[in-house]
Amino acid sequence: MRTAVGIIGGGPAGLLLARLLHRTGIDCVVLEARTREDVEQRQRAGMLEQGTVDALREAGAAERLDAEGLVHQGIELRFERERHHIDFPALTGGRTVTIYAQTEIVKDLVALQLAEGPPLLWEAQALAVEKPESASPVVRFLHEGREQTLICDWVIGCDGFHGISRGTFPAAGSHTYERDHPYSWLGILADVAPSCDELIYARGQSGFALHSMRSIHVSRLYLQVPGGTDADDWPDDRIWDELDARFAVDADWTLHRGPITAKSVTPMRSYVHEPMRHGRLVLAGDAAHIVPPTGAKGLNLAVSDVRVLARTFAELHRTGSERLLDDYSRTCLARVWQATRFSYDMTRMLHAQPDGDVFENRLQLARLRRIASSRHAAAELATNYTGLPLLT
Ligand code: RFL
Ligand code: PHB
Repeated sequence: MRTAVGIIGGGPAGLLLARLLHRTGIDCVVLEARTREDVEQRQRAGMLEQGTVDALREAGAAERLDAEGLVHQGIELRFERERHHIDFPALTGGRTVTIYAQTEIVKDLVALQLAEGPPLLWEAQALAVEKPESASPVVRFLHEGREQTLICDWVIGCDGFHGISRGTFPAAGSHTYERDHPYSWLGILADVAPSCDELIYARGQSGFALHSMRSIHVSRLYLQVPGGTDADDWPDDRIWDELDARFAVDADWTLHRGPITAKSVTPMRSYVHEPMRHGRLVLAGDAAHIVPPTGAKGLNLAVSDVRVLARTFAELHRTGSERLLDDYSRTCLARVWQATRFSYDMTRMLHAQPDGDVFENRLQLARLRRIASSRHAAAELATNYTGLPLLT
């Protein structure tokens, strides 16, 4: 098989890139290791920056997002039994965010791709990228029980954090920067209307909790738990009791309980691989970088990488110039490091330190008080949360 752009991975990054390239008239093929059901059901992100919504509109993939997405004007910070509203439009000159689940974005992109192309192969597991330095790199992959090859002009690794693309980069010249946090998030989905109109980020006495949502009928909640926690050690009542304790405020407020339909544990990690291009192999999204979810940046970064890449290939296609491609890594990494910083700072500000460091606790409260009392500090949070511009 031959194509101009071989895309490894049919997550949000790979699917959106395929859609944008297809609309520019650039030939591509997507190889996805899992089944359609797996990819469409994986519970993950929910908060979209304005730039992400714009990119999905540009791709002609926002019909359901525009009808069903919940536009949010801010978030609430909770600490020491107090509530503080961060008003995004007032602090950022009118910007908002949208709640729309990653599962739904993936379903929308898959449906469009199956209807209009380009080719999308399920259960096609890339095994290796060969000759990335040459003019015709090759992806070897397993599909329908046999090994096959995809000969490409360019290969894009959109295969997430556990994919194979990043490992193809030569060690000499590659650098990774990482930080693990000693706690994880236990995430649940519950069939109950959200108990809030906007997301609540709570620093409780015994740890962090987040109240998010998937729709007006489904709540998504997270609890800080120790690293290595097994979700089976958390029966439903224990989860609700702990959420109740961490969201507790002096004002009149009730957390509504309902049947829990999914539970999972996510480790908290920051990771950046530099550079994001080696010859004709280019990385996008989680394949190159991950952030702890406290800043809600992972999916948004994947989308901004893909926007840059689609623009880059459009110029290459139109003019033959590789100028933008030469800048790809630098352009994306500038934004990636800003999101890495923001996610790290939010994580450190809101999570209980397992070693009970009282100095750190005082600093956390001082940071939160500063945001609650200074328009300038609140604007800095709001500007980062709603999404920094692409620094081109
Ligand atoms: P994905 O989604 O991991 O997709 C990669 C795809 O590649 C496939 N693959 C392969 N295919 C072929 N051959 C191989 N060898 C392959 N190896 C892997 C995989 O099957 C998969 O389909 O990466 P992508 O596209 O870069 O998208 C990134 C996002 O999924 C991720 O950053 C976000 O989910 C992070 N995230 C959040 N981001 C936000 O912007 N806002 C949020 O509110 C938010 N909340 C979250 C999150 C992530 C979470 N978890 C579970 C990590 C909340 C959580 C709990
Ligand atoms: C989510 O809805 O899954 C979500 C929202 C905000 C975050 C992380 C996750 O910071």
